[in-house]
Amino acid sequence: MEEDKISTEHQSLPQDIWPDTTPVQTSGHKAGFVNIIGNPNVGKSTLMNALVGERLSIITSKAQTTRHRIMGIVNGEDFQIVYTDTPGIVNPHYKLHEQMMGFVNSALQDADLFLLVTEVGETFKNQEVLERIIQSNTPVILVVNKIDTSTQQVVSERMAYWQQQIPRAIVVPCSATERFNVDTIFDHILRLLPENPPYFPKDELTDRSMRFFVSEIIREKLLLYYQKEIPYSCEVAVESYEELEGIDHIRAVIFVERDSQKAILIGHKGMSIKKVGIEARKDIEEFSGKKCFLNLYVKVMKDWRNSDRALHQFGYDTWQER
Ligand SMILES: Nc1nc2c(ncn2[C@@H]2O[C@H](COP(=O)(O)OP(=O)(O)OP(=O)(O)O)[C@@H](O)[C@H]2O)c(=O)[nH]1
Ligand SMILES: [Mg+2]
Repeated sequence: MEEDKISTEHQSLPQDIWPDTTPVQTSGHKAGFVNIIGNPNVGKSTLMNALVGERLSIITSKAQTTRHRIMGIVNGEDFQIVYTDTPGIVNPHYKLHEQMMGFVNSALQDADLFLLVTEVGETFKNQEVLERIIQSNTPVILVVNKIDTSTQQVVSERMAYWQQQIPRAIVVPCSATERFNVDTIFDHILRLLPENPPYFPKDELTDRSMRFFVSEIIREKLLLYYQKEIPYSCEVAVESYEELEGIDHIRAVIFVERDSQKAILIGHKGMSIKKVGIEARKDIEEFSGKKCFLNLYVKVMKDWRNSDRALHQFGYDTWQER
């Protein structure tokens, strides 16, 4: 995997909306937890990947893409930034949503710094979460994302609105996809990070296993290729992961809630599931840097989104244990 994919392509965007930056302190070792929080689909995962320089979190145009709390660690000689990406804030309809909001809750509690991500044009719907952030003493970087879709006037208005909502916040306009101001956000983080020894070994990139990333890559393809309720009814579990010389053999199961969904997932003569397999394999190979043989199966697990047992099996209640 490449070391540093973050680039700055600022030229096409106006200079006068850049915030001031004070010089980065480098004395002593800095380390801390930078927790990324916000509504669904605002670009939290896109921003984390840009800051980390790796595709750790899956990204799609559909809301509720991220279901877990995922760490991405950036190490320097005298700092360690531990980012966590979280699910977008939703009103729970299933036990799955409650677990997802549990991850958000934990991220509200253990942050050294909040990256509160908003998109230009949205209002923050969850007043309770906003209040908790306002009431805490934790520093806040408020990101107004997707400015490439808007005008400078609207962006300035949104920045002023957020500055009024959270007076202590540093408000930064950003385009995570264009990588506009990603470096500026990084500089602010480094400046605000507390002095601490590293929390993790300096060569660690994430707390998640290759199995987790494989299941996420497969889930990303389900979100991309299937519509309506189908991708939301799916969960992916890697049943076996065998590392052989030059090639990995992976067997993964896609769980759905009903027989009718199973038929849609497989498609006519298995063509739909075949496409998922082909596209997922390409991404897995790119991520691991190794060839892989991917075997996909589809099984029905009735009402898994409301089953404590199933959610435990799929690792939705493990944050506190790690
Ligand atoms: N135009 C534009 N699109 C963006 C930007 N950042 C993210 N997106 C798009 O917004 C969509 C959602 O991005 P994600 O990073 O998955 O958003 P998220 O907040 O993690 O979403 P959930 O995990 O569902 O809560 C994707 O289609 C991204 O490509 C941006 O700066 N500009
Ligand atoms: Mg996400």
